[in-house]
Amino acid sequence: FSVTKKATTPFDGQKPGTSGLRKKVTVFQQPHYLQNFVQSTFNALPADKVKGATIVVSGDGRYFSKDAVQIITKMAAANGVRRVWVGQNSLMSTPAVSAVIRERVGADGSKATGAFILTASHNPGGPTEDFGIKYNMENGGPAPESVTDKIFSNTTTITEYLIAEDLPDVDISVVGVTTFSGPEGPFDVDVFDSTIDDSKVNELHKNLRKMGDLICNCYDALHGVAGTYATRIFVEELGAAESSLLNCVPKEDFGGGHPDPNLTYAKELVDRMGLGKSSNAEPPEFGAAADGDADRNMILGKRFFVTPSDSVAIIAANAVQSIPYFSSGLKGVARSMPTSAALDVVAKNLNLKFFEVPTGWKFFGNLMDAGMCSICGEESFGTGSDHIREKDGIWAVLAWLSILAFKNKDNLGGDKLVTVEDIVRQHWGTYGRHYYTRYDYENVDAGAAKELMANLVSMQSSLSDVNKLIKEIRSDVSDVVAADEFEYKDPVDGSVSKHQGVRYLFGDGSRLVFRLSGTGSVGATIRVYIEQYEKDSSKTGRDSQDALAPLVDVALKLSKMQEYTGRSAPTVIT
Ligand code: VG1
Ligand code: CO
Repeated sequence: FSVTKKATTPFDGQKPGTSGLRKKVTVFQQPHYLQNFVQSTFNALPADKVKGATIVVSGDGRYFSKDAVQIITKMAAANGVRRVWVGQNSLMSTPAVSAVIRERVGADGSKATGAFILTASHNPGGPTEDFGIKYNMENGGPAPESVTDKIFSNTTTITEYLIAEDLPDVDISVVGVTTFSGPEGPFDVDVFDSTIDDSKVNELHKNLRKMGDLICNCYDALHGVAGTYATRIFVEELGAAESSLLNCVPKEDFGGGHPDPNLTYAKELVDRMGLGKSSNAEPPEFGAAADGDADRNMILGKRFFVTPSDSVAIIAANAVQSIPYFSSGLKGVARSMPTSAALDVVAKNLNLKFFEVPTGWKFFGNLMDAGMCSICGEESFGTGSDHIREKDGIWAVLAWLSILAFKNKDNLGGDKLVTVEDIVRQHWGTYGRHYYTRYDYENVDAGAAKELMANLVSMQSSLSDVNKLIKEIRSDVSDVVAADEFEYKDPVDGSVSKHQGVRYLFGDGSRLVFRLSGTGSVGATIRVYIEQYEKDSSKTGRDSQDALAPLVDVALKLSKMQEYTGRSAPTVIT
């Protein structure tokens, strides 16, 4: 092949958000749009991470992925990359990409130094929906802000990109290595099946064989890439019935659905688990769901929802006894700022190092690389460990199954099953409960959203005024004792991230947090996080929307939500 230099001009708005660049497919289909971003990424990396390097290119298989793989492959060849590794049919979950970077060794001894992950995660897919791209580094984790800032700045000045236009398209449905010859030597495209490559997750499920009824007996992949791994691990390895798999065939448009594992969008699973419309069938004991790129998880018991903030706390509290990978102890735990403080209480009780980081997985990687953190999580259905540098939807399910297996070790197949609900209630009994809910206002006017946030920040200058206002709204909530915009100084590299969410902290430990989403593709999404701690074990069994009603009232009136957005209700409540 030969290398062509193409002239181009910058596009506005190619700034990576919480997790890469996400836009409508039609935006990505504009001539040069994807190319500009890819070249800007190559130009942001050190030369030796491009020239002669091995780079992974894959994703959740959403619409436009197949075209994008061919374009990026041709650009990689032209930029002097030595080989690209591609998942068969462009399919590789986000956690699998992280594992592949960290652990896969090519037949010739090669190791990958980075990856283009093609996904918009939990956003819908299809010709009129979303596409996305992000870059992961040599540690297997998302590029840090220093790199994404450089990529963005490159996109604003780009004048040309390199592409091997005459490189033939590679058939990515067929496993195998194809070698081409270019001006600087050979270039390989290695297509492989990533479902058999994640050795750390394989280790985890080795311990779970022969669990009888306590297997994942209902898994909803929402037509995302998790389906391929679920089939391999839950059915072929652990012996779950094929009928336990829902929507486990990946589709380019996720079957027209919203591949977001929550109580609103994972409807089929929610119904099967007895949480939705009533059905006559007895729900199974354990169910779970994933998002499009399989890094998120939702854990359900029979007629019971596990809040993600509780899930990470419960995994941390039980990991050392239940999960062999952690048997020598935890190095530390971490959560994102809006995630509830359930994990904090576990860390305090078990005397573990604890970190609070901004939203987005990129902040956990440094802590893990420095050996300071073993388990971490976010309220947004993300849970993970230091086996890789991304959150991992299948891992979270295996972790829960390990805990269930441990709690039932003397009783497998017996009649006194310790259920998911039992485990959660016991946890609340020991550590107290953090009532928690999140209200999302999706696709509101971006200007109005900014004004709402600015108003919340400006009110922080007088807490006495804030408290006066709050008392007028509800006399039964405690006083705000501190309010700020969250700022994070990375303890490993000292980098500082500002404006990471507006916080109102109450005297009784309750919190209100307001953020603008960084993963949407149009308009703005306002997220309101509402949390209240209850230590009294006789009061931990309430319905969470009831328990939180006073704080919700305060949050919406304090922020003047309806005035600014015109919305009388959120799009999604979790
Ligand atoms: C959301 C979540 C955040 C998560 C991010 C990426 O970001 O709130 O916790 O890390 O999505 O998840 P935001 O900026 O929209 O609130 V995924 O599954 O899209 O990689
Ligand atoms: Co995701």
